[in-house]
Amino acid sequence: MRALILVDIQNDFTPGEPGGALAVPHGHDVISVAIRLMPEFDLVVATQDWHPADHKSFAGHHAGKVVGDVVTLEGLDQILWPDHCVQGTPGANFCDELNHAGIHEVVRKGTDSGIDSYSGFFDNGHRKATGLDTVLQKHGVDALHIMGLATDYCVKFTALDAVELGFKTTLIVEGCRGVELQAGDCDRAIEAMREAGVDIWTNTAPSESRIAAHHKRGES
Ligand code: VGL
Ligand code: ZN
Repeated sequence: MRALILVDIQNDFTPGEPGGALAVPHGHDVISVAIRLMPEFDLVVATQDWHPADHKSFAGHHAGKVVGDVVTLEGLDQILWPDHCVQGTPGANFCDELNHAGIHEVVRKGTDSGIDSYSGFFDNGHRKATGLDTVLQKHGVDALHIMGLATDYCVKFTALDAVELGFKTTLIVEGCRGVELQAGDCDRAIEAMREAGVDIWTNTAPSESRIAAHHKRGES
């Protein structure tokens, strides 16, 4: 059983109103890819960055610090971000154009103010699970196709944890866009995923027939 994981396709990660607080360049481009692929999967799970207003990944909560600075949180390096995806705000909502009815399960992450959670599975310290693994187990899922925002943060860490948990994991490159704080971050993230065992799917237009053929051949 295979699932499509839509990572953080939320207003704050896409440019323009509402949201846009941590806009990923060309973030909107992933929406049409998601809409095209969702009907091809038995299960569609969306992760949602869902921070309390006092989340310690927000630069504004650290005196003298600015966005992009790095601090230590719970013993881990933490990049400071603008306020984003605050629980209950329009910026935290999934993008309007996304087919909300096609999402079967939603898993929220980053809910603990003291620690960030890039991965859809665990916080950055791997201390607490978000419940995504439980949802996938419940549905008997063994293979994941992952796409969304942002390539170099939440998509990357979700895919790395997926492999570690034993899922056959495929990255749909066309369905991802990244922050690129440093030029090359997305390429390096994709390389790290490949090295970890993620199948990097660079086909420009994955179609229904291609996904079906891919699975018939027993590939992940
Ligand atoms: C993300 C930075 C902070 C992401 C979330 O979804 O990639 N990046 N929070
Ligand atoms: Zn966040």
